[in-house]
Amino acid sequence: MTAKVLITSALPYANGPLHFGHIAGAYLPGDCYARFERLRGKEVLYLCGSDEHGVAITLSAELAGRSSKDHVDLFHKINQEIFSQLQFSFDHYSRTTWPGHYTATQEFFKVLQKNGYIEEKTEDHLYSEKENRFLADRYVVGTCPKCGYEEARGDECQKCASSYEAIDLKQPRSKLTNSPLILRPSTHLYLRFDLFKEQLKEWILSKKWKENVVRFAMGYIDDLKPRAITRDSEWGIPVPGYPNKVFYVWFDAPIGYISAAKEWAEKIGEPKRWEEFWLDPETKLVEFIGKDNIPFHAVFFPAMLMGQDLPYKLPDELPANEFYMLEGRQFSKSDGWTIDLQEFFKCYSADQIRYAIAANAPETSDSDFSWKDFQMRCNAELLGKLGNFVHRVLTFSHQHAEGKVPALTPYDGADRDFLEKIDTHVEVASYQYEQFHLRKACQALMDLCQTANAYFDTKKPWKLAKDPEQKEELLASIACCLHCIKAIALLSAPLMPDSSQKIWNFLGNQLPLTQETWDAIKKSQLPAGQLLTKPEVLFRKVEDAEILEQIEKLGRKPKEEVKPEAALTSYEPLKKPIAFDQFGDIDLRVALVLEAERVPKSKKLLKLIVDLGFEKRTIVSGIALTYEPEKLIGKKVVIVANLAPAKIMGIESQGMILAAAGGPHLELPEIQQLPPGSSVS
Ligand code: B3M
Ligand code: ZN
Repeated sequence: MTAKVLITSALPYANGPLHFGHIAGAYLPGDCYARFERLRGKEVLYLCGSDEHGVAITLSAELAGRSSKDHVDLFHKINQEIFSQLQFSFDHYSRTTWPGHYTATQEFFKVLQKNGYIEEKTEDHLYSEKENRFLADRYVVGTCPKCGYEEARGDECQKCASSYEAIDLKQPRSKLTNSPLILRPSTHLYLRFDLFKEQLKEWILSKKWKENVVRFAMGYIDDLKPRAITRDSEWGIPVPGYPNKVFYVWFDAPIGYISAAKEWAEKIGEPKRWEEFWLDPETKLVEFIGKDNIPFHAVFFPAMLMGQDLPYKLPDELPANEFYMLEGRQFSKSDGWTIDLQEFFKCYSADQIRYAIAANAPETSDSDFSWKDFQMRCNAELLGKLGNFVHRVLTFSHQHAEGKVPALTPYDGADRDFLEKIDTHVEVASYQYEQFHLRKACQALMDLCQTANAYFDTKKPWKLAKDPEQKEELLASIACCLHCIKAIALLSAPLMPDSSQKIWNFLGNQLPLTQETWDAIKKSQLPAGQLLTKPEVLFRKVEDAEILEQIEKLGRKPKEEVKPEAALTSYEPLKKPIAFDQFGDIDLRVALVLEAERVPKSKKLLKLIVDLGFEKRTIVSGIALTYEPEKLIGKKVVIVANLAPAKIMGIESQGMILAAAGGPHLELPEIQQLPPGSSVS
C-alpha cells in the first residue's frame, strides 16, 4: 500500500498580491516537500487555496473601492497566476468562497454544536450608528487605555504595544468614517476550547516539533477559554440558525483544508477519495505555515477536529517558518518596499528565485532577501558551481566521447572516492529534505557541485584527452562526471523543477525526471552508449548594473489604487474667469511618449521625449511618484505645445504634460485613437 502524504500550505488571504515574504514562509517549503515526497514514490495530495473571508478582506476591499466579492475574485486569480509562474505543484488550489466550503463549514459547526462545544453569549460590542453596523477591531481606532495615544488600533496600541479588547478603547471611532462608536449588545456563539485543554496538552507533548512551536502552543493551551466563532458581518459563511451572523474567518479557513480535498475529489470524479487522506490514521499530514499561524494550527484547529465525530487526521508535522524580510525591512506594498513579481519575471527565472529563497529560508530565525545575495546565489552558485560544471562536462563529452555516455568503470582511487562522495551528498540531501531543512538541502546540492568541480580540476580530463594512452582513464572520468550530473538533477528536482528536468534531458533521458523515483535515480547508472543532447545555458549571469537598478527601485510608492468613485473631501478654488480668446492662445496637442527616464537626484521628475508628429520635444514632468518611466512609453498624452521653454534641473523642458490631480492622486489623461500632433481644444 503506497504511503499517503497530505500536505497543506496556509491559505493566503485574497486581499493583495503575494510577495517573496509569503513564498518563503508557508509556500516554497511546502512545494519542495511535495515534490520530494512524490519523488520518493509517496501518494501526495498537496492542497492550498484562497482565504476569502474576514476583516482582512472587507477592509482592504473597502479601501480599494471594490466589493469584497470583486476583491477576492481579483486576487484569487492574481495569486494563482503567481503560484503558477513560480512552478508550484498544488494538486488542487481551492477558495473559501467555493459553495462546497460553505456546506463543509456549516456541517462542521453543527457537529460541534451537537456535541455540546458551542455556547451562546450576549455581550457589548462597538457599533457605528453612521455605518449602521458592528465594527470588528481592525475597523476601530481610539485612545489607548494604557498610554493615552489617540490613534491606537482596535486590538493593540502601536505606541505602547499593549493589547486589549476594542471595547476597552477610550473615545472609540470608526477608522473609515471617523464617526464615534457606541456599545450595543450582540449575541455570539463561543466554542468551548477550554474543554479540550487536557486532550490538546497530551497530543502536543507527544510531538517532536520545533521547540519554538511546542512552547508557543503550550502557552495558548494553558490559558484556553471559550472563544467567539461568529461575527456581525455581511461577508462570510452564514451561521445556521443565526441570521445576520457569519463565522469568524479563523473558524472557517482551516476547514478549507478539508473542503479543498473534497473539491479535489469531486474534480477527479471520485467524491469519496478525500476520506483516504483526511480520515486514514496512516496518512501523514504536514501543514506548512508562518509562525504567526501557530496558535490556529497547533491549538484551535486541532481542537475543532477533536470535537468532530469523524476521525479526522491531526497534524503530524507543523513546519512553521519565521519571517522573510526585504533588505532588512518587512515587505510592504503600500510603502513601495516590495518587488513587483511581474517585473521580476521579465528578468529572472522561477528557478533562480526558488533557489535563492530556499538557500536563505527563514527556518530557525527571520531571514532576508537582498538583491546582492540574490546575485551571489545566481552567479556564484547556480551559474558558477552548478551550471558551469554541467556545461563543461557535457561539452567535453561531445568532444571526446562522441556525445555518448561511457561505461561507468572507475579507473582509479580518485574515481571510486568521487563516486562514494556523490552517494554521501545524495543521502545528506535526502535527509535534509525529509526534515524540511531547505537551506541544508541547498547546501548539500552545492557541496555536491563543489566536490564535482574539484574532481574535474584534479583529474584534468583536458590533459588526458591529449594522450591516446590515457583514453580509458579519460572515458572513466567523463562517466563519473555524468553520473554526478544525474545526482545534481535529482537533488535539484524539488527546488528547481525546470532546470533539473533540462539537466535530466541533457543526459539523454527522454521521460520526465518526475516519472522516476528518488531511489531509482540514486541507484541507477546511465546506460552506456546513451546519446547525450547538446547542453544549453541553464542560468544567465546577473549583472551589477541591474542589481543596482533594482535596489534603486525600492521604496518607490506604487501608483496608489485610486478609488474610481472616491469623492474629494476638498476642492481647489476656481480661478478667475478668462475670455475665450485667452483660452484660444493655448495650443494643446496630442503627443506620443517615445522615451522616459528618471531625472538623477530627483524623486519627482521624469524626463520624457515625446513625438508631436511634426517634431520631437523634451519635456520634464513631476510625475515620477505616480508613474514608472517604462510604463509611460507608448502612451499618448496631451501637452501644452506653445509654452515658452524652461530649464528644470539643468534640462530644457519644451512644453508641459497635462495631468489631473485629486487629493494625493495624480492621473494623466490619455488619448486612445487620435495621432500625435492632433489639436485639443
Ligand atoms: N489566511 C494567512 C495569514 O494569516 C491566513 C492563513 C489561513 S490558513 C487556514 O496571513
Ligand atoms: Zn498605548
